[in-house]
Amino acid sequence: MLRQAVFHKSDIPFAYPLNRDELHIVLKAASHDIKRAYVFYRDRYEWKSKFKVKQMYLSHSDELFDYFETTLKLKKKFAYYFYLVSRDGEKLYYTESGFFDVKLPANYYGYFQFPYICEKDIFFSPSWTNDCIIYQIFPERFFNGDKSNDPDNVAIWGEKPGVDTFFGGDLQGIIDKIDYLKDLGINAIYLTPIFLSPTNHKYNTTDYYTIDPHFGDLETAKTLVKKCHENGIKVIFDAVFNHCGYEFFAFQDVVKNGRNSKYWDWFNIYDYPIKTGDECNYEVFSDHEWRMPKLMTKNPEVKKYLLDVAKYWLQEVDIDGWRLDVANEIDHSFWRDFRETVKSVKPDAIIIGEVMHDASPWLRGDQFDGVMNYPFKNALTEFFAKRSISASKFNTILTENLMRHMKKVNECMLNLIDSHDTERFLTMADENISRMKLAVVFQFTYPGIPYIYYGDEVGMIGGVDPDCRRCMIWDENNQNKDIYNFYKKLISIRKNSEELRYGDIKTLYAKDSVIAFERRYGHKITTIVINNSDRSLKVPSQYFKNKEEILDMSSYQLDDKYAILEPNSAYILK
Ligand code: ARE
Ligand code: CA
Repeated sequence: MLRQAVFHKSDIPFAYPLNRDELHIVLKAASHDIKRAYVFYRDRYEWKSKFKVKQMYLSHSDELFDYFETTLKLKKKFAYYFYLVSRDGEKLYYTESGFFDVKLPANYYGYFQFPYICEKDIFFSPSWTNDCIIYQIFPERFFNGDKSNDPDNVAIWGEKPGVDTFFGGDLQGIIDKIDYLKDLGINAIYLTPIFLSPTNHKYNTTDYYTIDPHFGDLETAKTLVKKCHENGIKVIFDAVFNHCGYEFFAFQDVVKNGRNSKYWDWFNIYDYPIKTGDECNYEVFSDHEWRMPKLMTKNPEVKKYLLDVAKYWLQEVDIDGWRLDVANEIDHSFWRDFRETVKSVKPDAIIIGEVMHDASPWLRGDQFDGVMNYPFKNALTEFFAKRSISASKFNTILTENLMRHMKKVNECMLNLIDSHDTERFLTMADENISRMKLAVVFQFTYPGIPYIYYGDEVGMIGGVDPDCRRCMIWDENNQNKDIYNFYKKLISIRKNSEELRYGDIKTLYAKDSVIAFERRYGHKITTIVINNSDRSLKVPSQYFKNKEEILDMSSYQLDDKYAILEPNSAYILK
């Protein structure tokens, strides 16, 4: 047995409560090492009671590890240990104090302990996230619904955008396009910042309590949210709390009054008078963004100010949640208070962090519900767009990312393939629509919230920022209706499948360029098979036998042993 690879700890994501009396348990081991795994468990105070035993199921395998899982049911207080049988026949007991080849006494001190399931420690996600399909809008580029609020010298809609270009997109434009959004089938929108700011992206906030007049006003925002709700669409705003804008009132007070300013400690000022530009003498976002002074969230006044902003828009405009900008550069205690505040005002609101790497420190259930799942995005980019990694490597990256988190957190992830910060997927796929379609099949059949960045659904391309923020294409002659209808089809398939929205996932096959996995929810099973290559490839026929193919994207031939897959093909089998 490869003992050094066997791992469990009585903590997230290896042990976590599902409710008051169910504890989910995960054990990690080297791939193909453990043949059978059992958990022996009892109440941790009932020394004399016999241990119950439960066999674990193999939930995931990748190039490195196997994962075994099970759920234990007891009244809150658990003591437990594992009994493992390896493929080479070795049998060992695995406890918090290591391995033993003999059974241990009932009152042994070294069992794993999950001492007590506290209600407050149970992670509950918003009620609507499993059914959510989210659409990201960059308001300046979506639709110009009100020309009277346009900035001076707006560019012609559709021209190539520069860093400082304005096109006049606004909130009225989103209101005008609610029917388009509803017809597409999405039921949530995430807007990049819309508060007063001098830039087209509005990530340098001048006033957190004012809608930028080029986007509309408080009434427009209320109308937008109200009409979205009437059409079954949730609305998520962008909270830029890591930093403010140069014109923010508190920073301007420091510029004017220096150390006499009562806001001096809202920021990290190195010297006075304030110097701007590349050599600015105060802490900012990134390294030289002098227009983005960093806010000191450790300061109780700053914390109170920002938490009041978060409350205001939930209460005043009835938004359904927040996306948190540069979330990984703000202290955890702020985010714990943020969660308390948001959930006390609107328990069903969603909290999504922007973290472009392993976000597990923020996803223990006490801060964010989920994050923009960039590890997911990057894996799909490498596998489907660039075809730079094998199916086996793709599966390993995704499995390791999945197993960092609790199941309900994975179902709250925003599974994007594009955003306003990165080159568009289709551009990275050399504008090969069939590659994009395969990625979209994967995205809409995987655990987590499928995410459309505006324009992807009509085949928009774009390079790195700002080119990934081109004006939305509304002229149907310039839209790719093939990919649009494909998105609609997948949205409909997902909406009609409980296993795709709630089910477990198990990889069935991940070799060369073919990935196959199944989603299971009770007795409902959907199998997905994707041939991510230009070659006709074959997989074991069992995935296709006695099943109906519901995607209608590609055909396949079956013999008794194999299914022959078309090049660049995907299949959804029920
Ligand atoms: C733009 C260009 C920059 C240029 C700058 C010049 O993208 O290359 O240097 O202009 O002013 C906002 C605007 C951007 C603007 C930026 C700075 O939308 O257009 O940049 O302000 O003025 C990191 C952070 C991540 C952050 C990205 C941008 O970790 O949180 O950088 N994303 C959020 C928003 C952005 C927004 C800001 C933050 C600022 O989503 O839209 O930018 O509020 C690797 C690294 C990541 C890095 C990423 C950059 O993945 O690992 O850490 O993200 O590259 O994409
Ligand atoms: Ca306008």
